Amino acid sequence: MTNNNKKLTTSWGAPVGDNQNSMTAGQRGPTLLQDVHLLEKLAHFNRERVPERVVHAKGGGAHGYFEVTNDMSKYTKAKVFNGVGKRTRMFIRFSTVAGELGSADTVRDPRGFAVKFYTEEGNYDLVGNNTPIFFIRDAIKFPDFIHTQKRDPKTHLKNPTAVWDFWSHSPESLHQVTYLMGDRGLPATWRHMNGYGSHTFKWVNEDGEGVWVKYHFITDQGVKNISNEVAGKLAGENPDYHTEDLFNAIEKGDYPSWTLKVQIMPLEDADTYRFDPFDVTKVWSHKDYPLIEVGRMVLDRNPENYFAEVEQATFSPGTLVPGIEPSPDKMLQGRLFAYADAHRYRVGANHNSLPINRPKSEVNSYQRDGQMRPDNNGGGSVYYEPNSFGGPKETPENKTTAYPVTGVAENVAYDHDDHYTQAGDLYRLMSEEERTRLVNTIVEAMKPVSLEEIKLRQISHFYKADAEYGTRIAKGLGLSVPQEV
Ligand code: HDE
Repeated sequence: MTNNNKKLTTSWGAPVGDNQNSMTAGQRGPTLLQDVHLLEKLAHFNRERVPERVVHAKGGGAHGYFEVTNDMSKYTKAKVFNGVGKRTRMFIRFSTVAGELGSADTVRDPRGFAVKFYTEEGNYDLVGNNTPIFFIRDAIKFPDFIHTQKRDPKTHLKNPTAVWDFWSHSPESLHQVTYLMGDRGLPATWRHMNGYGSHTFKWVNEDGEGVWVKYHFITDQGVKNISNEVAGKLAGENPDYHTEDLFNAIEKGDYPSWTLKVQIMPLEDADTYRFDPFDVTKVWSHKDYPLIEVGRMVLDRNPENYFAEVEQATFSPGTLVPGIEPSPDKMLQGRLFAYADAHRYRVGANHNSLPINRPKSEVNSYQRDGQMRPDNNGGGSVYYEPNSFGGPKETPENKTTAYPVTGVAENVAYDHDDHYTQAGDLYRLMSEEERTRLVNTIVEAMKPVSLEEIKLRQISHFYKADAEYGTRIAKGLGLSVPQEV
């Protein structure tokens, strides 16, 4: 706690004469409306909360740097990944997904892994999770999915029937459900988990040549997870366990780090690869596209103020820099709208002007006004374009690269429905102990489901992924695998 023994003032800078007693008519008289210091204190207090994030509400963050250890200019002109030794300051926020701002860190949930690079050509946000995949593959399903993860509108309680009803009707979720219900669903700390961009992005080099890319942040601390029992105990004893762990580690100079690696896919492979590389419920085999090291991310400074730096931080997959572009992944496309929309609602139209979000590079835009404009609003500079007064001009070399698209405008699903191979591969990759923990966790989670048809539908998905997988869960639930699987 920094103390500065300065003169106490109001928010308008006037010295405060008395911060102990309201102004009243006599010792026992009514409080006077003219006590503007009292009025301001109470009124501002009522307005201290901004809306919490509708998902990923509970989280913690830290500052650090990213250093290139393997030059990527062959693939991308993004300066943050160019030149061995190149260092870029960054800020990261870790989070859970479904819980509210005051919920426990150690619940079974994916973890947010949102990184903001303050690069010399603007901010670059890589807003991922600690899982390389996701439950759904079309943004249109996201509000429905999250409704099932949140509280039942009638009971205000979590509702396992809703959770498994949605998943049993969405077989594309099976891969991520297997991941989530496995050991990786309960990371020991944020320092002991990997992070992933999850989506496929496009990297473009100086010559305009592109490749598809997937990001993997591999923790240098090693992956460590906790059991259901330990997680439950921690959730009761210390709901802020992960937040505290990260803060204390950095405070004592035990700086956590991750090695960033990427998978690179030639553009033309996207048309023939056995899985649609834009389907975020699927991974690319590391045999097909091996991991290539890029650099190292080190967290070396705690926030000075949680609200200013963590609560007000705004990350968006649309915050891109030259050399990094979106892929046609429908989930990513939906996110390109949703995040900045959430920021405008939650923090305000000028959220990028807040210190934590402000780029370290120059901002020369024609945006003006809007609530809470903290800078000089462009001063007397020209405020429209085109103009005859030397205002900021676009740089065509930074246009998003063109690429051919075909097809008719319609509402249409991805045309491949193999949601079982990769989920089954994940199950078969597990050790016997990991499989037993997975099966027990799923059985316990599905027991409260009120409709047997939901259980049977979900069992058939597990069975299609792997017969043993489905059979063990059916047995645990006292059911048999449906005949018509
Ligand atoms: Fe998010 N997500 N998301 N999400 N998400 C938000 O943006 C959304 C998805 C992720 O620490 C929100 O500022 C949609 C995938 C993280 O501030 C919101 C879809 C992945 C964070 C939102 C997804 C994520 C968010 C809520 C389906 C991993 C926290 C507040 C298309 C690749 C960032 C906000 C932070 C936050 C929308 C799915 C990760 C509502 C529409 C997939 C780490 O805009």
